[in-house]
Amino acid sequence: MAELRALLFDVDGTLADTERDGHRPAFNAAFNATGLPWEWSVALYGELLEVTGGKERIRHFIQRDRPPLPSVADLEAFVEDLHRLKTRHYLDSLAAGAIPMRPGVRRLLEEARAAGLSLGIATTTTPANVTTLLEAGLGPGTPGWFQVIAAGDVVPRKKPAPDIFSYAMERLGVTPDQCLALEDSTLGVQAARAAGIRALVVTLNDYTRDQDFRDATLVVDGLGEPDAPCQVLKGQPQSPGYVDLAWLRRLHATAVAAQP
Ligand code: XBP
Ligand code: MG
Repeated sequence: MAELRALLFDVDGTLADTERDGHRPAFNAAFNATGLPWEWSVALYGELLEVTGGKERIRHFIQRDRPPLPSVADLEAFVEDLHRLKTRHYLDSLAAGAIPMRPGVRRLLEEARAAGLSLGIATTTTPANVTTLLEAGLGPGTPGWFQVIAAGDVVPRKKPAPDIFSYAMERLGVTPDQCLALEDSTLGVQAARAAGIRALVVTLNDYTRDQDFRDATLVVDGLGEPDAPCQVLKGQPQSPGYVDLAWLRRLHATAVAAQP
């Protein structure tokens, strides 16, 4: 039986609730600064989350909604510039402390580190977004807690493709059966599953609450804390009522023992 050696964390929606009040306003600020009359509302942004990656999301919006667009010679360069501006706005808001980590994240990371597990990030977002979020939310030096930060364009295909998880596992020198992935969205679960990872924990948020998590091992409303238990939506509730390493080890053992 494969032993649990690594935890692989998604970022947006999993480590922190970044989408609605972080990425979305940063996109809108970039649109505004560019003179574009575009505004991504909370609801519209929820629809656009069906495409991962900021540049990909902007392209998807242009194709899907045909918004007013200045005549540009090079649409790809236009999208890249717009996205670069968005990233600047997003990094500024993170550095100002706009987005806290979700409850239980620090506790679980510290426990896993103390137990000698490898920690990895597997995300579609821009690398600087990850390090700045971690520094702002967990403290200086905390990106170093992760042996790999696999992010953004380091792989050609973003989630739901398996590439970013496969890349992270290769860097860590672990097999899919030695890993447990923590995600918040169906697209993320599909990516991890396609990479061969069978132990999958989902921490829901407002954008992902109603998605299909048939491939997840455990679905909770968050990791929970000793004084604020999590709610279990799929899987067996356990004592204590928050997700700790012992719970993850049991989930992993069950998931890898089950048929694929
Ligand atoms: C979430 C995303 C990201 C961000 C935007 O991915 O789709 O694209 O919304 O980030 P995950 P960028 O949950 O896998 O981390 O604009 O930097 O691409
Ligand atoms: Mg996510």
